[in-house]
Amino acid sequence: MSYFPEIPVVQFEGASSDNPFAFRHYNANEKVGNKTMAEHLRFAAAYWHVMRNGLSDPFGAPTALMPWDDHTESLQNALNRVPVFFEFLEKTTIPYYCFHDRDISPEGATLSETHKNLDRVVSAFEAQQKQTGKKLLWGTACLFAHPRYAQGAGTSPSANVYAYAASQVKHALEATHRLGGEGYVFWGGREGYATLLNTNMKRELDNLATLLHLAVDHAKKIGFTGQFYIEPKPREPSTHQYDSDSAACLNFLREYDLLSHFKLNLETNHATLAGHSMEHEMEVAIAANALGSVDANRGDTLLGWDTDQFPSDLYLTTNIMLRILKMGGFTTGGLNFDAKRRRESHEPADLFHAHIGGMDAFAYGLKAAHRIIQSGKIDQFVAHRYASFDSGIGAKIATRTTSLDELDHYAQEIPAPTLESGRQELLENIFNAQIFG
Ligand code: XUL
Ligand code: CO
Repeated sequence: MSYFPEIPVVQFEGASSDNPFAFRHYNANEKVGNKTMAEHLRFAAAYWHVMRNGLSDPFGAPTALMPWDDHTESLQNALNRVPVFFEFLEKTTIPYYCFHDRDISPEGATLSETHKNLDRVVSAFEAQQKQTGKKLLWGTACLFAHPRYAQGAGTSPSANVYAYAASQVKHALEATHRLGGEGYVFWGGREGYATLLNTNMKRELDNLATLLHLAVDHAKKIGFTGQFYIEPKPREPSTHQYDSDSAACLNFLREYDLLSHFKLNLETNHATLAGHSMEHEMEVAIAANALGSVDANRGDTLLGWDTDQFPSDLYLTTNIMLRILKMGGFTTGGLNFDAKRRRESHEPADLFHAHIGGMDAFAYGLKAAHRIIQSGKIDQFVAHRYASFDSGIGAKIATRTTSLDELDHYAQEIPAPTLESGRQELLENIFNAQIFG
């Protein structure tokens, strides 16, 4: 039984191919440097977008055609979706996937029935993983969609709601562990506030940190050794989310003694909503040795919300891969397509066009980033730009072995410094030359 009978298993055909169901740049086993493209890129598909996103927007109903789905919240419907998803993974050749507990299984009449539903669907995933060799990159709990979490989950003003959230985290973590997940994500969709008038911020942050500590303790108890991540986002749905950007997350993790247990899962459109570039967010995380994984998508400069578009911009993919290569590559993380088709691209075939495009754009970005590093020109320029800190008075500054008195004396003895060009335009030309290939 095939759910996508018209779609072949997507193969690499090279840049001159005009087959819309072929890769032009992503060649899984081709080596770039010392690793294959598949090893560098570690692509994952997001269950919530591929299987559950009807493509509605704030002004209109869902449009996505899902002939395999009866649109009920039944356990049977949840089970029916599983083989569809794995056929999708096989045909796109995407090796990993990510899910929220509530994407894959419905709520029951009671909390324990809800957990039973999850267990049942996880068994179906387990069987499909065995059959196909596909793997779980990370799992997470949906602590933002149900009305009970309207005022937060780990930051709810109600201890009972908090306990519900904790129960969900426990079971989502156990499901992730059962499926051999390499990571577990916390995205604080409602972990923020709508108004400070009703909010005790310190109390909410303390409670949120406790939830993360409890998850770390539980992971130890059950033997889950995957990586924990926080995914920053500044707003939407909350007016303000506590995990607003890389710097805010790192500060929170340090303050609550969690930095040794967590890394960041950075999403491009969240970075831009925070008023940063993805490159900036990555550099902040890498400097703290805390870049873990990437939710690969992009926003739209004309729209101020989280459009979750597929990453087709080669400058963006090159910039992302440049940082991934420089940090020595992913370990537990990967490139998860947290991206959805436009509402107008509602046919199942569009799911394939979207992922093929994203995979090719990242393969191209990987090759361009590798060329940029190989040419060494930008790295040499940057090294030279800071070379005055490698010796003499600069080295004393770098090692913090000087004083204001010494610098004062030194500065008065030297000729006045002159301005050296930052050569931004030259560097942009060098970057472009490698993108052109
Ligand atoms: C929401 C978002 C989430 C997280 C997982 O903007 O990115 O889907 O990736 O909860
Ligand atoms: Co995301």
